[in-house]
Amino acid sequence: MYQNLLNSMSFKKRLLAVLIDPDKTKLDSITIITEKINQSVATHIFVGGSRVEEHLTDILVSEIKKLTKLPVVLFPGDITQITSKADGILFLSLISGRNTEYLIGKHVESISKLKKTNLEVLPTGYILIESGKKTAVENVTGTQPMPRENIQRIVDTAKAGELLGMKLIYLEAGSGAKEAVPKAIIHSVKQALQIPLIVGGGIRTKQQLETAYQSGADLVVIGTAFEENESFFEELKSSFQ
Ligand code: 1GP
Repeated sequence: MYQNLLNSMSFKKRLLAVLIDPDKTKLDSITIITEKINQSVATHIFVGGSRVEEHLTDILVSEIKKLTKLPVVLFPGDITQITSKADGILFLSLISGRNTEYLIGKHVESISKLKKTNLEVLPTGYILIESGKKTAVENVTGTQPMPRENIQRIVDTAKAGELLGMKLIYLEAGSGAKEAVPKAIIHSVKQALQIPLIVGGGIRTKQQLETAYQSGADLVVIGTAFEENESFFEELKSSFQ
């Protein structure tokens, strides 16, 4: 999967992940949801959330895998969301924060579970950016988002992640964010990186999506807009032609 991401980046192919939060998704609706995703321009399915009941991710991913050929990637808020049924996992280190649990602690705890799977592990530097209101990531991790004004500090954080060996950088405004990650931040971070850049949080319109790609996002993640309007990705088709 990582090689495909690198290839897409070099060919400037736009990648789009729909985020399914097991906590907000009813199991009996997953067939319809996955069919909609299959018919859309989405290239990946991400599964995860800040607070998810144990075993729910496993059941949900199992169902999704029966219904799609798209890569299913875990985007876990916690160790309980690790399941061998997916294709890969964003092994997220919250490098914008200084809570050791989310920098390295939970990662150590996850190894006994992770080594029993064949998941492709994608080490990801996860950077939370201030977005106008307190987000679930902030609440759960007890960390502050990075101020939007200090672009150089955000760029340096992303670059430090890359130099530590992370294979992806994820600029996150937070699910349902009031303000998506500004284009100046995406642009500056992209300029500094050799590795693929993921952008997500608060993207609700075709224009915002277009701006994210034009600024340098290789892969955009959308959850809330799809939850609110399952035809949203259909409406995006023209951005991908
Ligand atoms: C959240 O980046 C993702 O972690 C997606 O956010 O739900 O606002 O699209 P939205």
